[in-house]
Amino acid sequence: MTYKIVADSSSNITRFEGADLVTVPLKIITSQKEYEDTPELNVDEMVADLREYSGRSSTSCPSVGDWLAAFGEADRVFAITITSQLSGSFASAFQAKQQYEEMYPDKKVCVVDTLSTGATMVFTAEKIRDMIAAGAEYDDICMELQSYLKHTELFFMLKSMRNLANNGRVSHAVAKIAGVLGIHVLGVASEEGTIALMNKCRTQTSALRKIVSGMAERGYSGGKICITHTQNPEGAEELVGMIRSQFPNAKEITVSENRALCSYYAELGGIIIGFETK
Ligand code: X90
Repeated sequence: MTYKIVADSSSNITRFEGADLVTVPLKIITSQKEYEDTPELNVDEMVADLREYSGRSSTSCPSVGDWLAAFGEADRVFAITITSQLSGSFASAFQAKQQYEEMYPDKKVCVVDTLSTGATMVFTAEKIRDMIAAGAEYDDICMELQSYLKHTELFFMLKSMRNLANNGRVSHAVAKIAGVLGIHVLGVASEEGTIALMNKCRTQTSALRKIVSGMAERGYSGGKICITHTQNPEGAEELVGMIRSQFPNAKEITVSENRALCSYYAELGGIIIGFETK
């Protein structure tokens, strides 16, 4: 029996150990260029281009064909997507599942709508990997993921929500707050899979402190933490420091860069943090 994990590129995964995992790219589109969010894309260059560019830009999700191609010929596939409330990625993956299972009646695809993005998708992939390694049944893994996801949270700190607003992912009224110079907006992936605002702060340090107190409120007690950022390693390190002093039992903290899709929406300086809760 062959297993394959396929995640869309909003997962920010570039390397993955212990299971066969591939990512399918979303795209960032301007009137001048199309950026395919592959591991090879130079994200810093894209961010620099976008700073120079004042025209319209948008994004698009992987097509049904992209998902199908990534499934390959695996017997048991897990397809992990960004929230269905903000992207068509889940709908494409689900159609791909239907076609794949029609084509290969003895193969199966489990499509997981994470109602989130980034770190939550990493945790989902790791959970699948660990359950496969422990010898769990495929159907049990699919079911278990639904309860596992209830024990994860995703927070983010953004300095601008321009691209989110221009593409209809948050209201212009909400984006206006973040548009004020020097304001850091704190948000959370809501239970419904949409963007909800938690707070606004004058400085990055106060925003990061709010993240840490928010983690305590939501029941963080030593689980995994995954931080991704767009050209803000200092902010990410400051956050790690605060977490380590507030939660000395925090075990696994990873820090890495946002790939293109998350960089486009989180914008320069944006930080996304996912964590497991009790
Ligand atoms: O299909 C597409 O074109 C992609 C649209 C994606 C829109 C939202 C991406 C947000 C990425 C921002 C902070 C985290 C948001 C939490 C989601 C519930 C990063």
